[in-house]
Amino acid sequence: MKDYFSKHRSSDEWLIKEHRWDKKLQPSRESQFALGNGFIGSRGIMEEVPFDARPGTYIAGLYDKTGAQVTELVNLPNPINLKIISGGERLGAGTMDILHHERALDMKHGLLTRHTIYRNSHKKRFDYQSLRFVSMRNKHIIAMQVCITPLDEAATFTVENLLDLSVTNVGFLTEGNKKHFRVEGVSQFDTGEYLAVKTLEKGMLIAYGKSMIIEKGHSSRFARHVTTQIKLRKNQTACITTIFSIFTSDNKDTKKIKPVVKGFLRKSANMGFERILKEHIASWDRLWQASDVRIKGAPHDERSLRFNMYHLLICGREGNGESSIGAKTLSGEGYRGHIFWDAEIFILPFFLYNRPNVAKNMLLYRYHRLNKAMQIAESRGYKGAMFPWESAATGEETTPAWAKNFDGSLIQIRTHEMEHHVTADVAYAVYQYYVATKDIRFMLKCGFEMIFETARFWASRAGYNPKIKKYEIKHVIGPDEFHEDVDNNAYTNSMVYFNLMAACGMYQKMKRLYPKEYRRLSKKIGLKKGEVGEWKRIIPRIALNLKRNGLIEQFDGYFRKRKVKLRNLKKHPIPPIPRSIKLKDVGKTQLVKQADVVMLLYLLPDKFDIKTKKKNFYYYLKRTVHKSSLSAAVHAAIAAEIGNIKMAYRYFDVAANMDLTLLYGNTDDGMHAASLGVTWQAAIHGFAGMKIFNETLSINPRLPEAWKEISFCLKWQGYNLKIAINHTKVNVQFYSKRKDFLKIKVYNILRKIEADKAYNFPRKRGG
Ligand code: IFM
Repeated sequence: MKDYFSKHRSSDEWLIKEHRWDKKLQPSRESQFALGNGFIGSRGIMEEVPFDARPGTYIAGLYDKTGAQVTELVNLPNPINLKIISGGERLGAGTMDILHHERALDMKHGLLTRHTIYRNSHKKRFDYQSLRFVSMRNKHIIAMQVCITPLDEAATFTVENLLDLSVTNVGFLTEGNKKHFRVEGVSQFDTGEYLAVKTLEKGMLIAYGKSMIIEKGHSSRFARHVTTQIKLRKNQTACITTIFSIFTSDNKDTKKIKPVVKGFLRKSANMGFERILKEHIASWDRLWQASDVRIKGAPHDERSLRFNMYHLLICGREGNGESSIGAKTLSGEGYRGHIFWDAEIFILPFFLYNRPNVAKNMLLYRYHRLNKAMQIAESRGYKGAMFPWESAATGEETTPAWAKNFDGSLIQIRTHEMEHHVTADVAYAVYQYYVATKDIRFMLKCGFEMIFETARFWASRAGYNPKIKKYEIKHVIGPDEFHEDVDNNAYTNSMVYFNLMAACGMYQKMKRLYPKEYRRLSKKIGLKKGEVGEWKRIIPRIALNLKRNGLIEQFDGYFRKRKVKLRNLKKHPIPPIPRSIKLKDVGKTQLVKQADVVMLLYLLPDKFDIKTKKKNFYYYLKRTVHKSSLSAAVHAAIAAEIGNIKMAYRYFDVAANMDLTLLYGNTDDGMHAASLGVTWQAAIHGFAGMKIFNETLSINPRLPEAWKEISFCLKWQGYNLKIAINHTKVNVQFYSKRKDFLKIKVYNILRKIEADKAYNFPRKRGG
């Protein structure tokens, strides 16, 4: 049988394959095989939507609250809904026998291809092949081609692709499924169909267009009706091409959008599937050119890493901050599509060094909601801006009051009351963005203001304790959410220290270099010299919990909590919580949910020496159960930095394959976005040793034994760097139209490199 789509399929190292139909794996495959372009996210369902499938079509930033505890990412009508019937029997998994089945996610070009051979109850076989994609070139397009061939005798097929309105959001508690839209209009036009729906709460309009073309031999025709018939001889093939377009509008005048959709669809249909596909592929080629990481000697690791990067690339969006990236990307409804600190700390760095405009968009998302953050601060009696723990469209706090715990029991959520570090995390990301891009326009328009308003919040949030002569931050939850309502969480306090330091530094810089803009901003936000003086006073007095023996106490009183010995650490780096400890009592112990102190060693690399890093890493390692997907890759990065490459590699392996091995059992609800991002960080910041020390790019690699070479591109302060690292040397080159040079550190030595010249820096013996 001819393979219709092989010409488009990339080589094996770019494919994630499914070799058989396994009903149990259906929901996790839908997440793994998701397609997207930063605007649209589409779960990798099978086109016939088998029973129990969980179709998901999401638009970044489109939320609705109706019937839910809190606002959630809307699951929109499902365009991929193909019904093919022959002789009264429907082609599909679960309705016919499957003699052969293979699906492949082509990560290189964002394509999902499939080949299935069905057999009906009369033992007649049908060959089914499909290819679909969400255009990376044009954010409004989803396209699909399906080729069917009767293998044993002539057959007549009834083909139908209804835009499926029956989809709902899944319920996370007891509320059951919810629908977040109502139908606004349905109509037919010469080249296809039109459907408009409106979200229930805010009345956002989402308009779909669909056109279907049937090709048989040399003839081709538009399917003018929802249902169409195709007659085929034995071994004759028909290809059904469907192009969907999706537009959104908050314009209440629904009449305006219809001609847009209609015109767009006609244009796309005229362009044809092949050209749309070609442009989509070219866009993907450009994306990978800028962001691919090659690992010689470890093809398995290279592929796993690409899988993580693929999923980041399909949710990256350049824009004006309309949306950011949720904890489950656009591949599922986990965490209701909400934005957490995951976005700034875990996901943003990948984009910062590969697609800085996406990183900027993520920061603009926060900037455009700064007013809301200020209202949150005010409502709690603080100054400045306090970002919500969970955020959605408006920037209001959207954390649900109740959620399910790991064991399925209902628990009250307190993160929104106390997990305040997100505010410092946003400031940290703004600072990183500035250092890596030197985008002063962004800083003048948004960045300085964000850093000042967050610093302002912390100055009002911290309280002076005259007894110990320290500023304390009480009643918080750190990244380790097992311990609620603690005082002086080391991570939070250190990030506050960073936030205030950055604010003082930026204040000086802005005043000196941009006095006009400074005057305007200080007038706008009422910033006075005295206030900055207060920040300066707080900085050296923040309680940081660094003890004389070099250990950092995670929070006041942590060392006095019950010690628990974790067994099996050698067997598996993610140890289970000992059975003797009930989940409700875990806060009474020293067990740590996820990297907390270790996280801070990672984010503030120049604040701690290697001895302190080692001491704390090994101390907390014996206490951390990694019940969060955010933990493993951070451990990989720090283990690499302190020279324990074997351990680093084990954690990297866990993190890179987390959603392929279904480690946390909830990949069904979407990919773990933070882990995707920090896996990239473990490779680049950890093994390749790329870090920023004192605003200087530094490369100090420590590769796993199996990796012969790692090579990648980086965007740094407007330059494109190409870096290749093996066990004996670092090769660096950067490109510039001007005659230029850069200062970077390689193997801890400051080097001056000129544009367009390749440099080889050898590793010193024993270094
Ligand atoms: O942001 C995280 C948090 O740190 C741990 N629980 C899940 C959240 C979303 O990923």
